[in-house]
Amino acid sequence: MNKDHLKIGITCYPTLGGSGVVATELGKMLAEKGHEVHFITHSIPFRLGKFDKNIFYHEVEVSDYYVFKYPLYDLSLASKLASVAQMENLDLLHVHYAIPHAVCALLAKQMVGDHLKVVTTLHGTDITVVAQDESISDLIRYAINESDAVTAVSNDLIKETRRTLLVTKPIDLTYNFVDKRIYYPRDASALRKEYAEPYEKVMIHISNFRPVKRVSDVVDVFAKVSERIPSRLVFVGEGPDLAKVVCQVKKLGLSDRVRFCGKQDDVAQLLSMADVMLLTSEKESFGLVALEAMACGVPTIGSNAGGIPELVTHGETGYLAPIGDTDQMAEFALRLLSDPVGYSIMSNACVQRARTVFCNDLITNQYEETYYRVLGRPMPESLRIDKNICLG
Ligand code: GMT
Repeated sequence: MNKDHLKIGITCYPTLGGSGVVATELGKMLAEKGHEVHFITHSIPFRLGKFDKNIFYHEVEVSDYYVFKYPLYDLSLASKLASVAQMENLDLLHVHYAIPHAVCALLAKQMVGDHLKVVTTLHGTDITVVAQDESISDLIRYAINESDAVTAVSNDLIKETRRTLLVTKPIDLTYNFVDKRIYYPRDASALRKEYAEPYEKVMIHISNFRPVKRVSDVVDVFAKVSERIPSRLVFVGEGPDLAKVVCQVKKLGLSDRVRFCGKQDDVAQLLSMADVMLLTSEKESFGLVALEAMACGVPTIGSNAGGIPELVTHGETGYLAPIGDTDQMAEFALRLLSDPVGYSIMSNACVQRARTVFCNDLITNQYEETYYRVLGRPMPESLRIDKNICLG
């Protein structure tokens, strides 16, 4: 590592959700560029993958001493952040998700000293769900105001944060990204054969099956489409509403056309065999799966909730309808799936948009700019990317 590079601690929820995926992918990108990246989490981030000499992992162990009714995760994390920061001489902590990570990082900073900077990235449910709880909203506001820099993954989330928490602190927009070396249109015809007949269309939904995802709307849309066009639905993921959805599929007599794949690692491969991504959430600050689909050339049809319209350009890279309007969503799907020329134009536009606006090199550079800014150091020219990298 040369003196231009930074020592960065990253904390996230390592085992599930888009925020963990983004934090891990960002860590990998930063390590590739020569920064030293220390993941400080309760388990190894699930997308960490192969060994890299610049990536380190520090496990947060939680005491289960019998006096404590609840495990002391937050305090264990704060203490681990402080000790790693000191031991490794970290420049900054970049924490993903405000609660409890930003609060823990601020505590660590108090222990270590003001030279340790804290960058907090808001991902959505930390504001749109957790911050609705008044008993905790003051703490989230404090964490945001005291962080050295705060970023959010969409304009909608910035607006929502200002509206619900009345914070005045500047919040930088830094969109999520996809790694174009992993997410790109690939020939998945062999896999597709296992899921559908050649004349059938394939729709896919990937989520954690929580109520905000309105997964039953996905089934409704599929039911309406499959009445008119032979098609299949593939579900990836697990979560609280899964059992309800399995029942709904059975009741509608769709079991032979719907596959439940559970949690899967090779999402890019599954996406590449699909024609359409369905994302019908009622809350979605960004919708990382829609971006992953877009990068594979798969348009999204879904709701115009939260930050989804910033990602999916209606009529260009997908179609969006009001939350719960499954008739309209099904109409859009039928229109798209019965127009091969229009489909191909849209699919190409998807790849182009994912590679330019949500380019991994570009977004990593934006985070680096934030880091150097809070440290009061100019960003070394050698780290700036050539904008042509993100031209497709
Ligand atoms: O709600 C989830 O799906 C999980 C949550 C998370 O913590 O990963 O997702 C949020 O962050 C993602 C990454 O930035 C966004 O793509 C999701 O839109 C956001 N979820 C919600 O806003 C509901």
